[in-house]
Amino acid sequence: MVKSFPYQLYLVISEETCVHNHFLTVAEQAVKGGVDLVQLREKNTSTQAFLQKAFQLKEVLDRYNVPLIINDQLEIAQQVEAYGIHVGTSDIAPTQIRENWKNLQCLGYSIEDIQQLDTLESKTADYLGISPVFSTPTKIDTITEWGLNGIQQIRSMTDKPLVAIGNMNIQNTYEVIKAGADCIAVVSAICACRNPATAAEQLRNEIEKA
Ligand code: TZP
Ligand code: MG
Repeated sequence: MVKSFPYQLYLVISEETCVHNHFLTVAEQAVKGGVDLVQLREKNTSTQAFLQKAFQLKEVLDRYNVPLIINDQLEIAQQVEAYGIHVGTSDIAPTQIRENWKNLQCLGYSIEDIQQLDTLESKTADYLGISPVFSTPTKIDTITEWGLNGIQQIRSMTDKPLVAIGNMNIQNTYEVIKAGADCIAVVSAICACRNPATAAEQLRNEIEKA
């Protein structure tokens, strides 16, 4: 269990979403710009390739003391000795993850509707992903969007750290933090930029303003 969640700018990265630079370069530049947590989320790759990317990314992040979270894949997360794992409601259940990974430090769980908040699975998580805050072309299998009202509602019902994900950018970061999110998670706002360090710095500035 994490005792605290000091992270505010969370990069969710995959090789294919990094259109202008190699994903390891994006990760390193983003960290230099202020990203303080990174998740590797590979959807269209073999287990072997995912594992290899995870080792490579961990090596970069370790140099900056930035923790690595692995999306969905428990064995990969354990093999690379990641800081944690992030799952959604249709993945391996948080309770099952805890049973199988005794010294797991950080477990993230995305919720997509309000009924999922008051469940054992949500309570088992170290942080909750509010998914998606705004609809996004990066993930199209979502059911609705939380919006600012959704964040406020969840904030009033739980003390868990809340990570806002879904079309987050420099225009909406300030209001999302003000609505009650603790951390902003982005794919495109950093991965699709030519200059990931500047993109991260600008997001960080918005967070600090709020
Ligand atoms: N989960 C909910 S929305 C999303 C994930 C992984 C994708 C966010 O991508 P972007 O490009 O930051 O909108
Ligand atoms: Mg998943």
